[in-house]
Amino acid sequence: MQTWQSVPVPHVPGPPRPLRLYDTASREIRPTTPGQIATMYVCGITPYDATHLGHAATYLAFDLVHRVWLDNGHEVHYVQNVTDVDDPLLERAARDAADWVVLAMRETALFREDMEALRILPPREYIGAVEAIPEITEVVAKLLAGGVAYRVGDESYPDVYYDHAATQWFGSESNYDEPTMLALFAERGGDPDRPGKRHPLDPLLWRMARPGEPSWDSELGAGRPGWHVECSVIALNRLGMGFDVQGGGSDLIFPHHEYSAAHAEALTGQHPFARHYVHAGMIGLDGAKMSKSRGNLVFVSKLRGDGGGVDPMAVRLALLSGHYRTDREWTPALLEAATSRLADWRSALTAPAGPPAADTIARLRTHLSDDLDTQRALLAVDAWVSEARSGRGADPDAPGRLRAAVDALLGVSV
Ligand code: 5CA
Ligand code: ZN
Repeated sequence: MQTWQSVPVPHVPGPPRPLRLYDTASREIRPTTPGQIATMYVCGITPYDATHLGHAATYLAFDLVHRVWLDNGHEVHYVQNVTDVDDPLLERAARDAADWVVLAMRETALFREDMEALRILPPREYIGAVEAIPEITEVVAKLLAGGVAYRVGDESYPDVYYDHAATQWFGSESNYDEPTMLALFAERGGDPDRPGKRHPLDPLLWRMARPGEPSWDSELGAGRPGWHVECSVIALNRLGMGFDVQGGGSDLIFPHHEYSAAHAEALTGQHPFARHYVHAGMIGLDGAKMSKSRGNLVFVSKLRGDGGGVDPMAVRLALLSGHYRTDREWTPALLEAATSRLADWRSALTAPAGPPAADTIARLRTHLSDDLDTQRALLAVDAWVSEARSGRGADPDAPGRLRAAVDALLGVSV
């Protein structure tokens, strides 16, 4: 798929700091240890209602990972998918009497625009589930041949399921016990009660075509892929086993990322799928998680356009003012505070002189490399800005230097 436009990332003088991130699997903050090419897969949208502030916050967190790696001199091979065929998308299209393909294309186009406006660096490869179907059927066929996948159902719809107990590593990503897994599986798209499965926790790999549903011919029979195997295959075929970061919101810890890892591990016999599993907290509105199914959404495009007239850089700063791993509420006050912070930064960072910037740049790097501590990073810039605005400092190079660092590391252009 076509990705979106990138923006230049200025070079920041001074020593970079290697990135440490919290890993859901090991439950600790550990250094990331990329080679020359750092590799990251972040789960993309299901394009039926893009882009709310929860999505934006999650992609923003991984944009910082991208930027800190670039600062450390790595190239970044970043892959993202689009879940452009799945039950929720088909259900929304049916509800609105819309064509699911048109709906998916429209919302994906809107998502690209929002990502550009927020200055989120694009993935190197942006892959739709539909375009990956031949890769997916090949893997499902191999899992079937290996005995770790099996057919269920009556003869008309012999869907393919994955045996969750196929490897000894199942559970090592989420660390959840079985009752928790069963509850989340039922809540998030699984079908624990489907008769004929070997175990309630076994997930769907390939759904045989029902009348009126989109389907693709394949060696498995006409049908469409299950959700987890899509991301598993798209990541594995581009990044290989043991890539640096698998990312998404915390609602993907289970079942999605557990099964994505499990499928690839069963296929290759290798562990781990990803070396870090990194999860962003949930953005809420009025006390509940912002979600398409609940409909309590604030859209990035609504804020930007339609007379909203909000500067996307203020949206960016508002989302960065909380820690990426913390579940947090979106409020108008957050945006107001960010708008005034942006104005202060703008005036100080475009002034003819200011206090020396090297220490502030070092603090910015220190905080971001420490599990993306954006709260402290913003406070470090605030401190410089308030000194500059009180008239202290006569270094003519300082505002430009710090402006470049704020652009490169935080993605905020003033
Ligand atoms: N297409 C799948 C992933 S393969 C999916 O979860 N799509 S989504 O459109 O529902 O969400 C896209 C990304 O935004 C996911 O990483 C999800 O975890 C994250 N996300 C969804 N809602 C929120 C929220 N309220 N706060 C933060 N992140 C969210
Ligand atoms: Zn995914």
